[in-house]
Amino acid sequence: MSNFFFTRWFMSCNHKDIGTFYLLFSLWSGLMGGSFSVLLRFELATPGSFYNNAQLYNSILTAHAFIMIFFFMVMPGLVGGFGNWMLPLMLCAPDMSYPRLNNLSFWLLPSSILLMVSSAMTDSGAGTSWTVYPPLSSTLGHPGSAVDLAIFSLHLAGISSILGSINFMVTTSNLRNVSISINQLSLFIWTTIVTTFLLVLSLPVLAGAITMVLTDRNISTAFFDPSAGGNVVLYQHLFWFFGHPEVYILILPAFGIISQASLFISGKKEIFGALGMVYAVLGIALLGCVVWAHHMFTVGLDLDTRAYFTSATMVIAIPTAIKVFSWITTLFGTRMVFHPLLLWVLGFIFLFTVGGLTGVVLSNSNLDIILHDSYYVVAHFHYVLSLGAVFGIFAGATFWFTLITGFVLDKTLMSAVFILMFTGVNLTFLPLHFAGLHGFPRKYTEYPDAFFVWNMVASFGPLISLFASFLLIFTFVDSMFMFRKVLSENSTSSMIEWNQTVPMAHSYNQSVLQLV
Ligand code: HAS
Ligand code: CU
Repeated sequence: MSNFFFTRWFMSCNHKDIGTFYLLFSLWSGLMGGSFSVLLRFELATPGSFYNNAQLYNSILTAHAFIMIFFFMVMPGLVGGFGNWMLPLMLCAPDMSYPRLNNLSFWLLPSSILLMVSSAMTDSGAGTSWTVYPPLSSTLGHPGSAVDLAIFSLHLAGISSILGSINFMVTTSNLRNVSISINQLSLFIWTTIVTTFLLVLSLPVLAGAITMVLTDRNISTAFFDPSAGGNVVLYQHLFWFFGHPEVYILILPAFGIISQASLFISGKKEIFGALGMVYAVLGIALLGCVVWAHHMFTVGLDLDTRAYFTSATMVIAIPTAIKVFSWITTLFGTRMVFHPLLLWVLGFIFLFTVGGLTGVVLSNSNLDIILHDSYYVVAHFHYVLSLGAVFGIFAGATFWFTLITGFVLDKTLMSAVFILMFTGVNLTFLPLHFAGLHGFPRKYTEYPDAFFVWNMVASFGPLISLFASFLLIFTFVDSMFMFRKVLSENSTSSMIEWNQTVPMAHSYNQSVLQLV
């Protein structure tokens, strides 16, 4: 019996099983990473030191960032979870091309997170932040083996993502139903596929850079050691050549979900400017690969280089604007009915736009020299990430919950989760813009009293978000016990029948619906 359970689940090569595993893993990591963020706010709630241990604070910060953005929450949720579930369905494919590889991609992740947690518990932990810059990450800053473990963890997670990406690419090209041509692919497929290209392009560069840190640490190479002829700035170039595409890797699948969801909400046959949306995604991905040094304006780049990276970065606002305006235009003029999915979609569009606009401010190299390493940057990336990408995950969960689990969410509870989450995250991150503009720096444990007010307000936010997370889990559990009908008896009371979710999710092209 127990053996059956093991083979049924742990050895499953079915894309839906694996997708479910990814989603559960993402939920678990989200709660873990979220708990770390509450610990961070404990430290910053008061001007003095709370833990009296800056290295401990830095290790928690690093673990929080790695878990949330890198490999354990957003990527498994959006690409691994929804990607695995929806990609074969939307392509009318029987499964992924390499089902066993799919199983391996998932199971590399728990091993990877184990290494990450071990790293946090070894010596005084890895306090390098997610950028792992030398010399902080070299033996000079971290003599113990915590950083080595963190690097191995990233290697494993990177292999997992590359294998998963290859699987998605091959599935889309080879297992796509013959009747679905490239221009009939749904926008979710487009964003997922472009994401996998970005992953395969950028992850090896990260792997190379952290392997060079590893050899610098262990076998006396000196790639990043200036005293022996190395170059620390080289690391930053390598890291951000990965790091900037990575931020689009995190947001593009969320864009795909928002496109599918706004199409569904609007009840239209096609999203406004669907082809333009595809070109926008391609444009964002292409431009995303040539703007990396906007993270390095303060390292002493010459003026021409700064001018180039400033202008190239600003151009990204154009394809992104095309996406934002297309979503709004798709929703424009449709009958708006109160529904949690609509809330998550509108919430996403609003929060992502706020985050995007502060990004445009930061892309000005002269302004960035002042704002770099201040909380303004922290506020920017939390608006696009923990409010943007994460709201995309929530939208996906609301949208596809019934398809994935067969249960139906309570609309009131899910709307309450939205309202609490929206309040919590805005309370946390809005004040941090002002703190940053006043010069409050990142990665410090103590600060002058002048910054107390903004930080105190910001420290209440996570408590609300944490409560919202618990309410979310309650909402999931509630759906399992309440046996709501998928089809409501009074069809006018529900916005659109939930069972339409499945065919509507497949493509923006109505002709494909007959195939499903
Ligand atoms: Fe970013 C730092 C610039 C999008 C994530 N970003 C980060 C970090 C993360 C991150 C994690 O140029 C910190 C990394 C670290 O640990 O140090 N970012 C941008 C720009 C965009 C952008 C221009 N970022 C993202 C997305 C992310 C993300 C998406 C993850 C999901 N970001 C920066 C810069 C830094 C940076 C600097 C370095 C700062 C530093 O000093 O370290 C764009 O892609 C955003 C485009 C979106 C919009 C909104 C929709 C557009 C509309 C059209 C109208 C707007 C116009 C602009 C025409 C622009 C609605 C007008 C401008 C006005 C101000 C009104
Ligand atoms: Cu960037």
